This record gives sequence, C-alpha cells and structure tokens, in this order.
Amino acid sequence: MEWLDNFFEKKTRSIAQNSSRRGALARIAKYFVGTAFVLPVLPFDRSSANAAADSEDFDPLDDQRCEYWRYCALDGHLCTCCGGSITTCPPGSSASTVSWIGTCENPEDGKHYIVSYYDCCGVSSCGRCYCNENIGEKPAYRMGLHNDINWCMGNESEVYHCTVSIVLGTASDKA
Ligand code: ABN
Repeated sequence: MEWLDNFFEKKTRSIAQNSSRRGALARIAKYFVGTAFVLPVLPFDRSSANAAADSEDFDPLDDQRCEYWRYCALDGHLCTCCGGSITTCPPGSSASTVSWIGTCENPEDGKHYIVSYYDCCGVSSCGRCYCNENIGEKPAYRMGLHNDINWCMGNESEVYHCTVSIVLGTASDKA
C-alpha cells in the first residue's frame, strides 16, 4: 500500500504548494458574505402564517380555539384538545380543588358570564392548544382572578395537565 501513501502525499503537497492560506480564507469569507446577502431576499412562503393571523374565518364557538368566548381569562392548555371536554378533565386527571374566575362576554346573547377555571391535575402537561387570554386577569394580589399559576398546588398531585371552564352564571346574577 506504499504506492497509495505516496500518491496522497504527492497530492497533498501539490495542493499545499498551489494554494495559500489567505486565498482559502478569502474564498470561505466570500461564501459566508454571499449567503448573508442572498438568504434574506429569497422568497419565503408566509401565506399560511398570514392567513391564520388575518383571518376572521373561524367558528367563534369552536371550543378547541383560544378565541372561544369562555376562555377569555384562561392561561393553560385546553382540556378539549387533551381528551376532556370544556367542563370535564381528561381520564386519569382530576380537577384542582381551587380555581380562578373570569368574566367573559358570550357573543350569542351579548351577556357577561362568570366563568370558573379549574386546572386538571395528576397527569403530565397535555402540551396541546395552549392559550393565554387575560381579560380581567389580575396579578397574584387578587388570587381569585390570577391565572398564571399552577392551581394544582392544593391537590395530592401538583402536576398540571390542562384547564376546563365552567360557567357559574351571568355577571349580574345576585348571590
Ligand atoms: N393555571 C394554569 C397554569 C398552570 C401551570 C402554570 C401556569 C399556569
């Protein structure tokens, strides 16, 4: 195999003799500068993102979307996307013993309703349909209106899975 060693040695030497380090660096630099200028002007298909952002073309009563009216103060994953329903936790999880509330307008009758949000606990995070809606939401000094904490904290298992929304009544109802 000595002929192979000699062959490669000769080739390597000839490349080293015929090319300078500065020349190689210049070629590499040209490549990077070229891509930096060309890539930003390449056409990207942004149509789907724009369509989602601009479109009013969704069902406002779709309970698997953050825009659904009951979710106006919901920060969490929708249980409707996780094997549960608007009001029931998915199998294996259980509702938090404490909850927070929001006041949301129902587009069907224009009335405002008190909605109680419960976190479902005991199963690892569902990870689907994350919403962060904050109408009337308040920081932790008003705990009952605060959505940005794990309400499973009072449960045997503090593991958060998803959130359900239960309508308690119209905002004008007397207690
Ligand atoms: N109340 C929903 C939630 C759970 C865990 C962390 C933040 C918010």
